[in-house]
Amino acid sequence: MALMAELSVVQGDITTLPVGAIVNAANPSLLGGGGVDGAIHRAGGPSILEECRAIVAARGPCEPGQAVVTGAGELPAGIVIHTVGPIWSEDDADGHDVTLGSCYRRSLDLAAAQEVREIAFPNISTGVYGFPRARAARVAIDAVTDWLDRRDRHSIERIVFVCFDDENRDLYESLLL
Ligand code: AR6
Repeated sequence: MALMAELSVVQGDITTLPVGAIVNAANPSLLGGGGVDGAIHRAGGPSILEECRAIVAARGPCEPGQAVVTGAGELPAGIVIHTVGPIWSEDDADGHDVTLGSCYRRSLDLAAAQEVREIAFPNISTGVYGFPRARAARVAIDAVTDWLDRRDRHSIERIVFVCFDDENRDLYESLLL
């Protein structure tokens, strides 16, 4: 039987959360940027960037839909999972859905591999990358629900969707409550 986990919505800054893993909406270079990526590197300190550089040197850039793990530096979280969302465009919208869903699935794979119990996701691709918010919220919830359904044994007890803006908070609350 599939083990369910609690899905919850929190509005605020993901860098403040003392959870087992927070997810970063990164870009393929893993060298930081704006938005949540900038906030995580600023609050976490230089060790996260050093680990990211080492990962890219060893394996190359992180492709959209993939994810990698680093420590959390000075953040209260246990680890940071860096994933790269798709850049939205109308052409190949279905393909972008698959890539975005993969960000959530791969992140959960990595979190479960580290026995993480609580994982917090930002609204990946809905900032600079321009993914329509309502569409992204449905993809995110479908992906994590499907991941939980398919895994018989895993460590995940709580999945937190961290919404920075009111629109995303309202969307997730309407879809989850
Ligand atoms: N905590 C939680 N969510 C946040 C925070 C925060 N501190 N700051 C912003 N958000 P974005 P993307 C929300 O642009 O669209 C970077 O430059 C934000 O309101 O951070 O995946 C990377 O390096 C939005 O809802 O990520 C890439 O180049 C969500 O996080 C590119 O942006 C995602 O917005 C990735 O673009």
